[in-house]
Amino acid sequence: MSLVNYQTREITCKIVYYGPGRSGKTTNLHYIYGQVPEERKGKMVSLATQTDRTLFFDFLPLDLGTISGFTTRFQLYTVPGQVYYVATRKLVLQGADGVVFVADSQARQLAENIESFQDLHQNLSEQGSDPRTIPLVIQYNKQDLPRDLILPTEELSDAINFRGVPDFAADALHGPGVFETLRSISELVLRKLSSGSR
Ligand SMILES: Nc1nc2c(ncn2[C@@H]2O[C@H](COP(=O)(O)OP(=O)(O)OP(=O)(O)O)[C@@H](O)[C@H]2O)c(=O)[nH]1
Ligand SMILES: [Mg+2]
Repeated sequence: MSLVNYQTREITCKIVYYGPGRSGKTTNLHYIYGQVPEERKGKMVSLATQTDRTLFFDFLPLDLGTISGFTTRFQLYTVPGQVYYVATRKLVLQGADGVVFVADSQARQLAENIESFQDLHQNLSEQGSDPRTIPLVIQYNKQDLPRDLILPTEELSDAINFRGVPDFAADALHGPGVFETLRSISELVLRKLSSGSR
């Protein structure tokens, strides 16, 4: 759904952070928001319950600067991960140019990760996006937790990343992996955009 306006020379792309409840999608956006200088970001909008679960979505507009003469903007969204918000997830996913799948590295969350990844594929297919070709990056979050609680990234990768997309270990609470993930999905989206417009 990326918008390319040749008159004003602007590109706007939509990136959706997807994943099971409490995997750290909102935390990724908070960390990004905290690091990006004022002039490069808009207001972050979060619609959450009193216990900080995402109710509808989070939204963060970012200005990536000028790329090949075009002002490039990325709009970051998160979906609500809780299983029963399926309708909202579909709505937020509409028109995504790229998806970041945020997995929870805790061993006890493995089934939730797999279920959410399947839910992503189903919803993409329903919308007419090809889940095998849409730009996708996977993040194994919460790698800061004690070793006995989490799975190593190789194991998570075997269980989830069957497409072999770029994947990153992360600790969204403190930052490691957050910008690597964002940079990777941005590159994939822009590469797809430029190959499509040629
Ligand atoms: N230790 C640790 N905790 C994290 C990390 N990322 C998120 N959390 C915590 O996990 C909880 C859930 O994080 P959120 O970012 O709200 O999760 P979410 O994926 O947006 O959840 P929903 O909105 O319900 O889908 C919060 O208490 C966060 O502080 C991480 O990398 N490490
Ligand atoms: Mg959230």
